[in-house]
Amino acid sequence: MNSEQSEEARPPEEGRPIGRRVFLGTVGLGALGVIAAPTLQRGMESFLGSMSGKDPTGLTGLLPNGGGFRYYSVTASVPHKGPTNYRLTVDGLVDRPGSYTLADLRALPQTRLVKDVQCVTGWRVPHTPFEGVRLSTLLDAAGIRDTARAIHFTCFDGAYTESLTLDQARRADVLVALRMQDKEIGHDHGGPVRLYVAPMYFYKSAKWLSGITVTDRVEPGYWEKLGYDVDAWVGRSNGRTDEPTN
Ligand SMILES: Nc1nc2c(c(=O)[nH]1)N[C@H]1C(S)=C(S)[C@@H](COP(=O)(O)O)O[C@H]1N2
Ligand SMILES: [Mo]
Repeated sequence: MNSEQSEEARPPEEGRPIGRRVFLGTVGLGALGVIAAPTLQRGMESFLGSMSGKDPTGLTGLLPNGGGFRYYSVTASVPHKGPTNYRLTVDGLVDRPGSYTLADLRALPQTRLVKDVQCVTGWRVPHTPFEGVRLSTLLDAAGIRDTARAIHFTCFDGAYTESLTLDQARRADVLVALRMQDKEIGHDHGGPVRLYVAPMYFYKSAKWLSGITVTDRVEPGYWEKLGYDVDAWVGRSNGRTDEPTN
């Protein structure tokens, strides 16, 4: 991990895609843990900061008016979806698989939560409202089978995945979010629908959510296969000691 981290953290050559390399760098930080992390994380943040002015893909830029959020995507582009073509499918170990439009999701009871957002690379955004449908509502509607233990999430960027245990997924502070900062979620923040896992590092909050598959075991998500913790409680995972997000 050490040599990979220093290898990946070098600024890229002109014209080469940087996204994957930047993120491998951050995975290295996660795995290095508590001893080396503080210095290296500051290094990575300033590296990301120095990249943002000349990054043609926008992968590392601070979002304009993002209030401290950084734009993250593991793909160079993501299709735009809205009321006419967005669908969220629910399938796997359920009695009633189905598919929701945006209008379907908006018609369900909405929950609004206001907590801090914490990224595993160190940045934090206080008091951020998220609003949407409790994941547990969709799971109950689908009818979870006895053999179910976990959820696998997929995204319409075609690459990102996430996971939760069934117990985690049933928490009242886990939302299929339609709104963030009291606005509809914009494309850059994963709109029209993203997952929001309030008590965990922000990588659990999959953007551009398109699929919820109920499974019999946890399949680690995109970053989790590269070294981040699957159980990503803020302050109690990834070798970090951040304050909880409430
Ligand atoms: N589909 C998708 N979801 C994702 C990511 C991603 O790259 N792709 N990055 C994760 C990480 S590491 C963070 S910190 C947040 C960033 O959300 P933001 O771009 O709204 O700031 O999204 C999470 N969800
Ligand atoms: Mo993150």
